[in-house]
Amino acid sequence: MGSPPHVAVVAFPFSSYAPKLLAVARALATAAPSATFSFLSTAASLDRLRASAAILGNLRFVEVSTGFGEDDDDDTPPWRRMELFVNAAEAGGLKQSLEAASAAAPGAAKVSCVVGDAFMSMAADAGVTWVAVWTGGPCALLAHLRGDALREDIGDQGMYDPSRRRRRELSMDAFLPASRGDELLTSHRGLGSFRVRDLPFGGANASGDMHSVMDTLLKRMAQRLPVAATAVALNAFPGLFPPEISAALADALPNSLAIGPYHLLLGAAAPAAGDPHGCLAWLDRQPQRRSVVYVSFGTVAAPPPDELRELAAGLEATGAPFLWSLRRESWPLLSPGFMAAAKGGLVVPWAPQAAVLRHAAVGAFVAHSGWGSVAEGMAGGVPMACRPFFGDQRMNARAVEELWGFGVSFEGGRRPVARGSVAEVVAALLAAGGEEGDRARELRAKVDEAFLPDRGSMNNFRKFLTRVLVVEPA
Ligand code: U2F
Repeated sequence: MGSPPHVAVVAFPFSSYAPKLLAVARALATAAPSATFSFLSTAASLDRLRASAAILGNLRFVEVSTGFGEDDDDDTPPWRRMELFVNAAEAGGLKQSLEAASAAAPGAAKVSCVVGDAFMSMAADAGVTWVAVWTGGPCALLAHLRGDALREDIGDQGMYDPSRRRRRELSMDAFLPASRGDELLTSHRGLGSFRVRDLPFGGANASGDMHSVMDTLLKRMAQRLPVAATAVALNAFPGLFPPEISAALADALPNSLAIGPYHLLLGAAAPAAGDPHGCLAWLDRQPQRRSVVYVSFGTVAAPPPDELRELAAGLEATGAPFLWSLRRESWPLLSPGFMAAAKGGLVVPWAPQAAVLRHAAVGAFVAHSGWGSVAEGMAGGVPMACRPFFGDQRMNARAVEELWGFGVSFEGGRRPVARGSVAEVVAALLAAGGEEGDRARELRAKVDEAFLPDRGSMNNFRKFLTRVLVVEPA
């Protein structure tokens, strides 16, 4: 018998990517107690993870370099940190980290497999089995895999217009399509429900900002995944997508396995991440089921100040209690009266979101439609109002509205984020017998079924585990 596998789990240490990968890593480590798992991320990322998750005996944290040079420090902008980190990993840094992880493992066991965030696609050249984990929307992944054909059809300039960029780098306006925005992508298999304007491409621009860093990463990933990854995990459950989308995904990526939602891999009853602001206790005190509006725009997106104020006014107008996870830097933009929760709301800098969305008191979710949030909304059976900003978020929002009908999307001219439309949308989502709520609860039932023994996600997880634990003969 050979020695037990040593699996290196390689994180992309930005925004919420590492916690999502850690959920997968913990499930793998629980299912394979005799294997060793080394979770590789930067010191700052590991510190954040330590604060929120209990670590298992066979899962160790291994620190890797940020790739910073002498001139880089806390003021280095996010896009540059990302670029430095990835460039260092591409230039041999990942291989070195894997060697260091092998040397430090019990019995100096050589890494037998890399389970890596799909953004860390340089793992394709690391000389060991590569299994990838995609945390974004699966339809956006399909679009990235078909990127060349889509770009040839539509043209980068049709999707990105730097002259319209304003306010913040990540403003939705950066992506305003030119003339073909509303056209459906019917000639691209599996993408026919989406419009040109929904595509997740940032396009390149001259200033070397976040969009072009992400663009490079995504293009590299799209080239490497189909040829080099022995499995690709998707944060979805089998049967979530209509057959034509599932077939197109299977065609583009035969090794993909829907094993999600990832946050349920350790069981819906697994203890929630910390709740320092008492959100769950506050929800427990709400007298009515499905009465609370939960609001969160994830870890990166920041709505412009006028939208925040409109949203706040719209929430107040509904009269419904609300729980709003809002980063502290945005608090001064809201009025003191609102912040004092005069109208029965609670604003916190962080909430244990997945658990909040499974709480019986929550009846509507206003979000940026990051895929983690969409998956958690589905798992909680909570109808959504989506305000997409960048990347995959427009495709995700479109899927919520058009494919599954468990929510609606705010969109510039058609349905702007204005107090009236916010109040109207939220009231419809909270209404007993509302269509979106019914669809959301149907989805939750499907999610729960996928996690029964011998069903969808559980079966695929077992296959995924088998690929992860393969040890090639030396
Ligand atoms: C990027 O997404 P974000 O990190 O902005 O958003 P999500 O994919 O929705 O993930 C946010 C996670 O952070 C958690 C929440 C999600 O798991 O439960 N969270 C929380 O626990 N408490 C809070 O108060 C706030 C958030 C990107 F912007 C998206 O477009 C991509 O789809 C995504 C892919 O990973 O990454």
